[in-house]
Amino acid sequence: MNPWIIALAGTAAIALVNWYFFLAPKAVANAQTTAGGTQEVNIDVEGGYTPSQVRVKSGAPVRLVFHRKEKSPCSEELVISELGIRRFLKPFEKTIIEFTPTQPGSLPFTCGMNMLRGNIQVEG
Ligand SMILES: [Cu+2]
Repeated sequence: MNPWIIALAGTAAIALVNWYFFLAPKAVANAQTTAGGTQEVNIDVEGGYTPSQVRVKSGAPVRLVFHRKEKSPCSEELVISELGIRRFLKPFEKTIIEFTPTQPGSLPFTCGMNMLRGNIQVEG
C-alpha cells in the first residue's frame, strides 16, 4: 500500500480521537422543574451516566433519579464527594438522591472506583 495513504489514514485517526475527547459537544441536560419546585433529573446508569452533564440552579431542591440498568459491579456505587454522598445503586432499580445546592459550582459524581464520571453544574 502507498505509504502516503497509511500516513494520511493515521493522521485522520489521531484527529478523530482528539475531536472525540476534546471537542465533541457534551450534551448538557437541564433539570425539569416539578410543580413543587424540585429540579428533577433522570440519569441512566449503564457503562456510564446518561446524561453525564447536568445543569441545575442554586437554591432549589434537586432530585437525581439514578436508574441502574446493569449488574456490572463498576457502577454499583455512586459517589458525590462534594456532598459527602456514597450510595449503593441496586441493579435494575431507581435510586433517588436529594439535596439542595446552596452555591454555584461543580459537583462531580463518579462510581466507587472513579471510573465512570459525570458532573452537576450548579448555576446561580
Ligand atoms: Cu467503576
